[in-house]
Amino acid sequence: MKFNKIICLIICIAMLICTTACRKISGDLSSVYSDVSTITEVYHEITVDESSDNTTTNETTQNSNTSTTSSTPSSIEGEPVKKEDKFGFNTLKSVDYSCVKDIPMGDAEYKVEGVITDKGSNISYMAEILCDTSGITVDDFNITVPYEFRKNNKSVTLTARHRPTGVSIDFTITFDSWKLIFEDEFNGTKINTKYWDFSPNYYRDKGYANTWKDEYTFVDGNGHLVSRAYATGETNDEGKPICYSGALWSKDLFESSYGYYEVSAKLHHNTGMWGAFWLVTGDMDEPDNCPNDNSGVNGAELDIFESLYNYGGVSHAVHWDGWSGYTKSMPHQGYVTDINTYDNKFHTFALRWSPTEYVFLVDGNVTLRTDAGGICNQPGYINITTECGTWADDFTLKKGEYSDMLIDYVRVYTTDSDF
Ligand SMILES: [Ca+2]
Ligand SMILES: [Ca+2]
Repeated sequence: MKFNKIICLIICIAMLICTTACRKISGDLSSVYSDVSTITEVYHEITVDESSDNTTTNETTQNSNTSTTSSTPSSIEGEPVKKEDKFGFNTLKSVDYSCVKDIPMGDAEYKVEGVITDKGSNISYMAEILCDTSGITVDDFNITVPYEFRKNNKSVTLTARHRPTGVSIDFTITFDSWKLIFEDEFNGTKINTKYWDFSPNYYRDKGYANTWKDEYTFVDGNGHLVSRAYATGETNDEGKPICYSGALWSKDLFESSYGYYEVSAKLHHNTGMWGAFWLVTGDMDEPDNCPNDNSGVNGAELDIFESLYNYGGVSHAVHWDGWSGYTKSMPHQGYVTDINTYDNKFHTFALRWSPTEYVFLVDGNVTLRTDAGGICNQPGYINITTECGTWADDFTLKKGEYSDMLIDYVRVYTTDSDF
């Protein structure tokens, strides 16, 4: 009896101690952590500690804490994830991304270049990009935001997550807000003289005896501008075919700088000539004043496209330091595409001219990006021309024959973020 009483007393004391201890654990944690997920992480961490080499010590510490004091283990104060693993970081600091393309009325594409840890390392190769926003496509590090989404939203927030640890960070992509500042659909029957003027009737010898003449640029009454090459069937004293072609510019009527320049065109289907949509900016057309400083920042020729039927593609090019009658060197960078744009259909050709680069696009695909010469910071005017020359191979038109390039529209957009 005596023995049973003693046992009973011990059990009662043990239950009392246990109840007090449990109340203290519960009270301590709820005062420090108000949300359930954090408490879960704390318990998870205690489990991790117990499985370490100092199992006995940890258990003793826990019992000591719970039964004698209200202080918590130092590891459960501060960041939710405290146990540094072999990667040596606890949080992600930032996500670096760049804009691959940004078409004002089309899709925009971005590429994540780096997921940066709090230690400054780029761990993108072990990270994944997540987005649960409907309409946004994430393919590895490539993010596509369709126009339909951009039309109604200014930004989208995504998550970068380090796969091995699950550590993650949110980042936000803010979209450029585009404004249409110039548009000509070439409706009606006349060229809009508010926007355009005929280029001077230059004689342009690029291997053939070509002269620009007003009458070879006109509006066709079906919503197109026509830029024509015409063969007289004659040759000059040097045996070069004499031909005429059209040229239009917006000089002093519409001039602009950074933005997005787009044309829709059906190209010439003949060798010996090229149609072109191009810009002349800054001092590029001032031979006497244009400094030969090996810089395109003060002026450039930006050839958004020159059609080369003989090559099967179009040429994009940047020239700088003025023409100056071709008497001095004119540095340039160019590229000829390998996209078939000679299927007798309209194709779009565009230039995204930002403060940091020129991005050329054909049918919405990026074909060249460059900062050759330095990015021009001066406004310029648009040119729509046809030229005849040996660059485009043999001139094959016979007397009275002609070849037309059709332009469906020209549109120019700007975004405030450029200025
Ligand atoms: Ca220059
Ligand atoms: Ca049109």
